[in-house]
Amino acid sequence: MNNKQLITFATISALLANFATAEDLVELSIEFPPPMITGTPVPAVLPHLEPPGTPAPTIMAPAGTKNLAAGKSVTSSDDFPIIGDLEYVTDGDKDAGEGYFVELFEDIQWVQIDLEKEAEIYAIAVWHFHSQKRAYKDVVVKVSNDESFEDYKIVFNSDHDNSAGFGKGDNSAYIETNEGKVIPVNKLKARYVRLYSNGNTSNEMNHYTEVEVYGI
Ligand SMILES: [Ca+2]
Repeated sequence: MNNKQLITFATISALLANFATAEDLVELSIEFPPPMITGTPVPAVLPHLEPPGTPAPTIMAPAGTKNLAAGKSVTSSDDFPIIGDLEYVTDGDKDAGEGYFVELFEDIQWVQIDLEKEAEIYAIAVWHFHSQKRAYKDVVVKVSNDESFEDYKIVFNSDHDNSAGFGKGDNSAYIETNEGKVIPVNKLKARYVRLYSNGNTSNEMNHYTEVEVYGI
């Protein structure tokens, strides 16, 4: 081959490699618990709520991508939950109602999941509390390879006025449903995931029913 042929060959090889990578991606299947709304409705008022019924995004990920958070250890800014246990965050139960959620103290609080090793992350799904149509405030989700999160990347931020101090977020707040919130993550590599919230439209407390971290 001459130089021109070599360059063409290299270009075609690169294109084929890209094509093969795209072909290998499959739609990620995330299982939603059954919907269950109970109790007296409370108006959920925030200035930047997304329209109810906004569909979850389609996530394309390599075959073999799975929930790496399942059963992993959870730490928190609130070591002594008011209701429930931090283990609930990764125990695989994501039904609505009593016995499935952990309640953390008021103001801004976080939970953190240790995936035990660095993973390539494609999506994070979170269910705070979905037996009432409410919205959690200042939902910020970060990933890092640093347990103390001195450096990190933000993958979701619905804090529209920087009250949490991580900068103004571009994401809308949202009403909790059985579909939780599916957050696309663009192949970021990280071992730790930390999720913040700052009370909700019904009360000042913070809740988690389940967090899933899909990666490979
Ligand atoms: Ca759970």
